[in-house]
Amino acid sequence: MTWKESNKICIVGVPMDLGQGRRGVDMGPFALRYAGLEARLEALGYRVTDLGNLEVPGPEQDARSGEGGLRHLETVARVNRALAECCAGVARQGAIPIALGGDHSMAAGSVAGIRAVERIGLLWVDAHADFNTPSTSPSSNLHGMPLGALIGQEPAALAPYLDDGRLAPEDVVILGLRSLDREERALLREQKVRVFSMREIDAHGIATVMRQVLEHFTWRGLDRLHVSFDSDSLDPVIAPGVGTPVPGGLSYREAHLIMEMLADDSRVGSLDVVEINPILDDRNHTADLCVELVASLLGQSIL
Ligand SMILES: [Mn+2]
Repeated sequence: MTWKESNKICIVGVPMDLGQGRRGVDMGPFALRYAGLEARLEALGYRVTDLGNLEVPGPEQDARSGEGGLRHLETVARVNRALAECCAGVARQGAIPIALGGDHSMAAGSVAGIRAVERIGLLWVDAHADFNTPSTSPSSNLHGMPLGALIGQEPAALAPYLDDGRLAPEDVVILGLRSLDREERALLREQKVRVFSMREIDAHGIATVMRQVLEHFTWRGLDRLHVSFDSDSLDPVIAPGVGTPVPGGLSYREAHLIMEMLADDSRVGSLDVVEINPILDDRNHTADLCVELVASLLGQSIL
């Protein structure tokens, strides 16, 4: 289903911050709801069901998970399996799943769930590539690994459901990239993931870049797209409340045009919005902005 074919949306929250070192992004789902996500989507004509939040322990209750290996890996893998099942169920019912994070490690669950239902192209909008493995990551934080896991890198447990076929690297596009770890860069260069960094956006403009993104998915024969939107893709000046801010991000209008061009293209059928950190935010501005962007993606237009 794409947003043009279905008027049903199911929201699920994943209040998880186990994939990174700093507290706060576990409150992202609440911030997005407080910013009026449901009412905004209903005003666009959707029937919205909020499925509530998945159960996620805090780091204090989860100290033993991943012992001897990656912190919290077992728990994040368990949450991701539950999220995959939830998103797959929503997609099978012909509704559009929107997963609210939480740190980005959860996207290995949502994407794997949708992928089990249908072949999708994945647009990863992010300042980072999230392409590390346990051996390349300087921090060992799981939120730096979900995209790699989705195309078959370790830790494989992060991405459940993939016996049905993992994502081909060629079916993935990263947009807005501006921060890579050294060995992560080498890994990414070996793979056939298409990358449009901030440099391409600066040089050619976001409209040209977005046309190339959409042409790439067309060339791959993809008629369903999943958008995994990391709020740190936005410039910290307009989005201060994010997990890992990096200067030089998407402007307000660039971000809206991305969403508007995706809406016009009408292949998007599922979405994550992740890494909002209300503790670092300024009066919930970042969540407000993300709600506006979701509305743009799902059909709100100026005229
Ligand atoms: Mn990310």
